[in-house]
Amino acid sequence: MECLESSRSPLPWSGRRIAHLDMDAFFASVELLSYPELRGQPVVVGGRRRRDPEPGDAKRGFGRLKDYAGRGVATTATYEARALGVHSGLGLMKAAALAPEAILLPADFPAYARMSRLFKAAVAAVAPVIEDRGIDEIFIDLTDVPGETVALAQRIKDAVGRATGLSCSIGITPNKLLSKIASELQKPNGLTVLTLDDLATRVWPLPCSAINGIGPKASAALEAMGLCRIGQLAAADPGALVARFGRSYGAWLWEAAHGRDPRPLVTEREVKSVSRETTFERDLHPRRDRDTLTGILLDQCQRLGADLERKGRLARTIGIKLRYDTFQTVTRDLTLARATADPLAIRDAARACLRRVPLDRPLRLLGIRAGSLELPGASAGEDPFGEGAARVSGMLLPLEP
Ligand code: DCP
Ligand code: MG
Repeated sequence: MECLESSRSPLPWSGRRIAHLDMDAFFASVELLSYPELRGQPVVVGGRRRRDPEPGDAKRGFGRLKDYAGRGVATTATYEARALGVHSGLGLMKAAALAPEAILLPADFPAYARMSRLFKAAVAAVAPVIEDRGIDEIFIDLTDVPGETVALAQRIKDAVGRATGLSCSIGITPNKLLSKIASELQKPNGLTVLTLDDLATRVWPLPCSAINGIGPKASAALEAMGLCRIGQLAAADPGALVARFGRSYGAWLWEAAHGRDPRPLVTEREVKSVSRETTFERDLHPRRDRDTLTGILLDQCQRLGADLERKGRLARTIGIKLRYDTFQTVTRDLTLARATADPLAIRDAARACLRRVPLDRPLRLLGIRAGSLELPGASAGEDPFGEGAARVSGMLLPLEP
């Protein structure tokens, strides 16, 4: 573990001290709490949903990847399995070719949601200003929390460990963008503190795709301009970036490469919506790849339902977002008569939205969003059969990668 902290002027912090905390191999690590005998082995989580145990299960032992047949993907893998080339999103048949003897465990989302609540509560007891970024990551504003940075980060890691038995990695920098990069730098069980003084040595050598918001397509386009590393992006002509990527994204790329990010944390009280979206590895056609898209949509609905459950909220609106191969983005919303967190109700609403968009071009992204969040009971007394009265709206968004 390496810790870099400038004890020189307070200026490099730009007045803020923002942490990004990300749990290590989260789903797999939660499984290892139940099956400690698998520690040190390659373990992959994915495939079918967990089912209730059946007689004879214990005798059969754990399933191996080589015995898997189907179209499931790995949701995550232990670091031992990653060393063999298995990673999140990889098809399990492909994973089996790389790591035939790896243990395959089905996902248990309710267990991961419980652990998620536990680690977030443990952090909140040390530092209360938290932005929830999903099941296994949060931003924490440490600016007003007393204590030296490394000692404080260690306290947070210890609190998470005590509450869950799990390890996490933390990055601390002056802003969210850099902290998200820093938390990745020394995974697993990492603690990386960077100031703006460290930008040139620690961040500029990284590939552009290390910046959250530069996806595979944008990074390929940057590479085509000869910009492979963040440092090259920082040294690029901002005008050329704007000419290639548009005013907003082009300007953002250059600012990001300079480690500038003024975004504040969005804390729980201010959360107005939750969303899940997937950019596909290859563009998918609404008709030809219908089954794949249906599977992705159902998975997103289940995750969104779990997100809502974790936050203790119900959604009053469900929206979809599609991005076509042209980069044109379309959204549609549906206002429900009754707020819900039920994945099937979310799916039905998403399908109703999908019926109102042109589905004649390949898609590069599908997303769903739950908005107008409310606490359960907030709309009690309303007509439970009123969903037919749901209202649809929609608009076209500008082109932006
Ligand atoms: N996940 C998923 N599908 C993906 C990526 C992730 O279901 N394509 C799930 C499983 C992960 C969890 O989300 O355990 C958190 O994602 P991370 O990207 O943080 O990955 P891990 O926590 O597994 O590993 P790392 O140690 O790299 O953070
Ligand atoms: Mg993680």
